[in-house]
Amino acid sequence: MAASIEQYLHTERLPHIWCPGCGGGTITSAFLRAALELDLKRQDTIVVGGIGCSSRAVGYLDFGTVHSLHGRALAFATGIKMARPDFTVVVITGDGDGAAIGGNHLIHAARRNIDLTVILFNNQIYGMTGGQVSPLTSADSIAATAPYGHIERSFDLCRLVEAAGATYVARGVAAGSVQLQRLIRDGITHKGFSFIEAISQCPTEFGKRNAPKGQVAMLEDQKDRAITVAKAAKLPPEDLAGRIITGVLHRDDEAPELSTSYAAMVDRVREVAAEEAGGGS
Ligand SMILES: Cc1ncc(C[n+]2csc(CCOP(=O)(O)OP(=O)(O)O)c2C)c(N)n1
Repeated sequence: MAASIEQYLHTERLPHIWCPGCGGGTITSAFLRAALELDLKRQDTIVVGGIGCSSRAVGYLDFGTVHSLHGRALAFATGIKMARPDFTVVVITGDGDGAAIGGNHLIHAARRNIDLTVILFNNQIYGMTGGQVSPLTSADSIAATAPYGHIERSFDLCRLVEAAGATYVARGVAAGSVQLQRLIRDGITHKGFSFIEAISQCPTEFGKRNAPKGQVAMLEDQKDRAITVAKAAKLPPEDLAGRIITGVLHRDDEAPELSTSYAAMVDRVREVAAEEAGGGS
């Protein structure tokens, strides 16, 4: 039988909880197709989720999985990676989970350049809890907590994690799942902190209050607004307003990675201890 992503799924747990038209399934399948390409093994791949619709993906995955606490997926993942640097550790999080309650963990994991791959499903809203604003809700959007329009600006999370120290930063859209698969695959093989912002659609909680409404229109909007880094580089900044720049935005393969530096430090400590034990008082 040909290899299929079903090998990584708890199919007995389906159907999933996601609403019709949610981008969560598309992004999860892009990750699973990347896992298949890389031939990731269930026994040494750990996927950690936080809390929210997106983080719920881990419940359907047949890897080592942890459905952790709201905003704390990176803390769990950091512990796992430090204990088992040989494992592939992937974090699935949402824009509320990863950038609001978990925002401090995100910048520090990026700063440490620990070898984790974060896939952040950005649907611009707290989907699971009824449509409250997140730090990625765009200004003027209507939300359950912003009935007159959101008055705050949103983060550009990719720029934030790059500034914090992430060494692989990429963005894709649910409407471009082949590109997303490639970005996730390369993020997993990159040795260091990899961050992939996956723009998703939530027709239920975001789309019911904002245009464009419905999953088809929302996906078409993603396609219309998406532009690759290479094409964007040829345009003046004023032509990029409202566009979603996709592809690899930043990459550094030279920066030291935390679990490797830690192993080197342990070796140094052992050497010093051996010298002291051998040298007498
Ligand atoms: C400590 C804590 N605070 C609040 C909640 C309630 N809560 C559950 S999911 C969620 C928001 C998730 O938003 P996001 O990460 O954008 O995920 P989505 O559901 O949109 O995928 C909140 C506030 C919680 N579970 N735990």
